[in-house]
Amino acid sequence: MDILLYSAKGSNSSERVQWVLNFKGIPYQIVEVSSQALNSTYLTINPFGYVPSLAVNGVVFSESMAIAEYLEERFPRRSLLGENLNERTHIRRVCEYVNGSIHSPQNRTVLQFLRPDIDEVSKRQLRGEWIMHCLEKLSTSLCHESGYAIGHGFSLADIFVASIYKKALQHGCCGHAFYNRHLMFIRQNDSVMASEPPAYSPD
Ligand SMILES: N[C@@H](CCC(=O)N[C@@H](CS)C(=O)NCC(=O)O)C(=O)O
Repeated sequence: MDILLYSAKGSNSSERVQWVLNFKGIPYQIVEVSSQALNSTYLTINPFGYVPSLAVNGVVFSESMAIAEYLEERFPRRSLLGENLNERTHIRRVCEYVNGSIHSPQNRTVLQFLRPDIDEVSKRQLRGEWIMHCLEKLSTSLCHESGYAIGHGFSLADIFVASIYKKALQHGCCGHAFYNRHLMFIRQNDSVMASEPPAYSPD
């Protein structure tokens, strides 16, 4: 099977998919999309100009949650969607909140459209503040049964939450006790630690 992950440096949504691929032990190759290509040649792969996209034997999928669900169904080994319907629904709830409510409004394209007036430094600050503001609200409904976000095992909810929290830290936000604890907890699991994509370092 030929799997290509279209990603870009520092892409939070791509990190989610890469983590899923690694955790499930699925072989793939990364295609690094430059910021120029995002707005030009890459539009034939993804008309929104967003990463990630995943090509499986030439069939292209986009949207990280849809891709994660696809990988879950196609490679059910090492499930990331909990143990029962209630857990699955809560995991999807957390992922939707992170993807739709936290990530989307602070997306680079969205901010450029809505706030063309502010400079890059202010944008970074705004993005970080927005993420932490939302994560604060989300924290009350996480880690009730264990150190994992939902239930007693590692899931997509942990991947989405940990990735967006790390993004806020990259934007210069101060650490948050609850999310530091969550990150430390999931990293105690060797398979989680081994599958976590490498930290982003700007060139
Ligand atoms: N909801 C989409 C979001 C994708 C997205 O926003 N990707 C960002 C990188 S994390 C991107 O490609 N941004 C390029 C831009 O805004 O120009 C998903 O989950 O895949």
